[in-house]
Amino acid sequence: MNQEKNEQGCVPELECNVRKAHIKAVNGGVVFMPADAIVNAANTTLIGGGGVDGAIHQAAGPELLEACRKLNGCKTGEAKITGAYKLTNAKYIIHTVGPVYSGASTDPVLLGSCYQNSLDLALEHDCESIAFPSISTGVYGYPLEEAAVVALSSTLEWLEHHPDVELTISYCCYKPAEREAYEKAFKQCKMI
Ligand code: AR6
Repeated sequence: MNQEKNEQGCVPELECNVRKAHIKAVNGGVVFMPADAIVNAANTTLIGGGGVDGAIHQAAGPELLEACRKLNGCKTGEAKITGAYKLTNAKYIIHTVGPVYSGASTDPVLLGSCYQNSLDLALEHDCESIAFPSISTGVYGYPLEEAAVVALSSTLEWLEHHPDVELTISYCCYKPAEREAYEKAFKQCKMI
């Protein structure tokens, strides 16, 4: 990873406070990230798949699949919530379905809805922290840098409508390229 180091020789933290929320990009996968809610990049069936979805189901165990089967799927851009079962780092798993990237003008709208609907569910369930993966940027092919800007700008828009919410929002960078994309997006959104 080619990251600029500061005078102390450390890679600077990507974090900022927005209203009463704390927003940060963290290195590491979302599955074992300590947070009240972790977000799963699922598909419309909600019965598991590859990528982070497969890793979350593997870690949370068969009870998660049982719970997901009862949810009758999830539309693209929407989100549903379950318990975290065998995962002890989180209380809830929020399952959201990102768009398969097509270049259409609906892509950022649907991706932004994933973040905002997940934040709504976290709020409804009194979560103090939520951790997101970079939704749609793996199997679904959404370009990383564009997706990071959508993630941050949709979160900032949500916070404008929820100015009193005290929430720590983490964007998990599973791959070095994700961290680089968030660094650019933090700058583009004037967060650092
Ligand atoms: N642990 C943590 N993060 C991961 C892992 C992992 N094992 N694998 C990938 N990521 P993706 P999508 C990160 O492909 O593009 C599934 O089959 C990855 O680096 O999991 O939304 C679903 O069932 C990226 O940041 O999801 C759907 O069919 C993020 O997870 C489809 O893939 C999302 O990558 C959804 O595709």
